[in-house]
Amino acid sequence: MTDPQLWFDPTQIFIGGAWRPVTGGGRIAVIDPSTGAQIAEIGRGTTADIDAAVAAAETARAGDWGRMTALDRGRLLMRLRELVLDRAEDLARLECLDVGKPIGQARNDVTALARYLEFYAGAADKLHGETLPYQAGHTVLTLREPHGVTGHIVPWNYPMQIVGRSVGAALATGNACVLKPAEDASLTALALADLASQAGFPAGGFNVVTGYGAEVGAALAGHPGVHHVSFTGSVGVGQAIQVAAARHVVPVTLELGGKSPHIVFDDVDLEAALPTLVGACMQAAGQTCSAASRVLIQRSIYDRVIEAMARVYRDLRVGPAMTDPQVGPLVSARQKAGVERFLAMGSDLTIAAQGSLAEDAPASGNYVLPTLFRDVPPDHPLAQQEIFGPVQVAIPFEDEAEAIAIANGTEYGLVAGVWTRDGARQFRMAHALNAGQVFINNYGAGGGIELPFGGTGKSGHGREKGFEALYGFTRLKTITLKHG
Ligand code: TXE
Repeated sequence: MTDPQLWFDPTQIFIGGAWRPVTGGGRIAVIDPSTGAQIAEIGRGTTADIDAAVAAAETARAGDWGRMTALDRGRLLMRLRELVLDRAEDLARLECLDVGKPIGQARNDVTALARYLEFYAGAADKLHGETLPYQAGHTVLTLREPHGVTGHIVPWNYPMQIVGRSVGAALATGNACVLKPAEDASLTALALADLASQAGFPAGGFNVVTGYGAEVGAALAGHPGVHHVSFTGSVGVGQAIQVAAARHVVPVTLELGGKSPHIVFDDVDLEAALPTLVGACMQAAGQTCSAASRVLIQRSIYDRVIEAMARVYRDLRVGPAMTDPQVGPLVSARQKAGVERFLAMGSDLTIAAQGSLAEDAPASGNYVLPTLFRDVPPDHPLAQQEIFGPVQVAIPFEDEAEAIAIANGTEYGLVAGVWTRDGARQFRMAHALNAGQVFINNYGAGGGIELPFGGTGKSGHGREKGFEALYGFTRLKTITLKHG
C-alpha cells in the first residue's frame, strides 16, 4: 500500500472551524488509480452534516467572518497561499495518489491553486460599486454584497484548481463557503481545510463535507440556507442542481462538459502547433472539460497533420502517476469503463495512432491507451459526445465555412482553438465560434487563472476565474438617496 503521508484525519469533516466525524460513521474507500490499491478512507457525510455546515456558515456570516474587512479577507487568503506553498510537495503527492494525476501536472495544480489565492487575495479590496446619474436631488450608488452562504460542488479532475477558483473568489467577496469535494478526490480539499484553519480563518467561513454526490451534494444544492451554488461536473448533474436550486430561486454557476474543437488551417505553423494539438487533450489523461477532443484539419494538409500527430502519439507513454508519465491512469475503474465503451463505439472508425503502456504499469491500474481516430464523420457519437479520456477524433474540412459549421455542430460551447497565420481569419473565426473562450495560435486547456472561463449551451452558464468571477459571487444592491 502506498502511503499518502496524511497529516490530518481524512475520515473527519471540517465544520465551524473544527474537525468532527461524519454523522453515522460511514466511510468511502480512497483508491490509488495507478495501482487499484486502497490508500485511505474518507467520511461518508450525510444530510445532517450539510445542515450543520450550512448553519456554521450562517453563524460565520453573522459573526467574525461577516464583519471582516475586504482588506483582511485578502490578507487571510494570502496567508493561506503561503501555507499552500509550504506544503506544495505534500499536496502534489496527495493529488497524484488520490486521482492519478502525473506528479508534474499535480505540482502545476498546486502552483495554480496558490496563484488563484494570490489573485483573489489581491482582488478582495478592489471590487466596488458605482454612482449613477439620476434625477436632480438624488444620489444613487450600487453596493456589491456577498450572497451569504455559497455551496461549492467540485469534481475530481482538477480538484485544487477548481477549489482555488471557486472558493477563492467566494471567500474574497465575503461569502461563507460549504465545499463538497468529489468522492474520488477529497484529500486535497481536506488538506486545504487544515491549512485554512492554520491561516486563522474565522470558524465557519470555510467548511468541507465529504461524501457522495447523490447524498451530500444533492442536500447542499437544494438547501434553503444556501444562497448560491457553484458546480463543475457532468451535464446531467448540472441540470439536477439547477432544478434543486430553483426551489429556493438560488443562482447557480454551471461549468459542465465540452467537445472543444481545435481547428487547423493550411497556413498553420505546424511545428509550433503540433505539441499543443495533442497535448491539449492529454492533460489529466483527457479528463479535462476544455480538452481539445476534436481536431478539425483543412483537407489540403490533412494527411500531413495526421502523420505528424501520429508520431507524437506513438511517443506517448501511459503509466503510474508517480513516475510522471505524459498520460496517467483514469480516475476510477468506472471512468475507465466509460471511456472503453466509447472506444468500442469507434470500432467502425480508423485508428491513426495509439500510445503505449509503460512496462511498470500495474494491470490493476485504470490505464487507457491514448487513441487518435481519423476521418471521423462530424455526427458520429465519438465526435459529438464528451469522452473524458485520452481520445481525439480528427475531422477533415474544406474551407472556413465548413470548419465553423462542424465546430459549432455539437450541443457544447466551452472552448475552441484556431491555428492560422491569416489575421483577418483569426478575427472572423473568433467571432463565429460558439464558445466561451477562443484561443488563436495557442490552446491552454483551462487557460490562465486571470481569464474568465465558462460555456454556452450544455457547457453551462456563468463565468468563473478572473475578476469576472467576483461579480458572480456577489449581488448588486442599488441605493437611491433623496437629499433635495
Ligand atoms: O461527474 P458528476 P462524474 C463529465 C465527464 C465525465 C462525466 C461523469 O464527461 O465522464 O461527467 O463524471 C457531485 N447532486 N465531467 O460522474 O457525477 C459528485 O459527487 C449534487 C465533466 O464523476 O457530475 C462530484 O462532486 N452533486 C467535468 C461532482 O458532482 C452531485 C468534471 C461531479 O460529479 C450529484 C467531471 C447530485 N445528484 C465530470 N451527483 C468538468 N466540467 O470538468 C454527483 N454529484
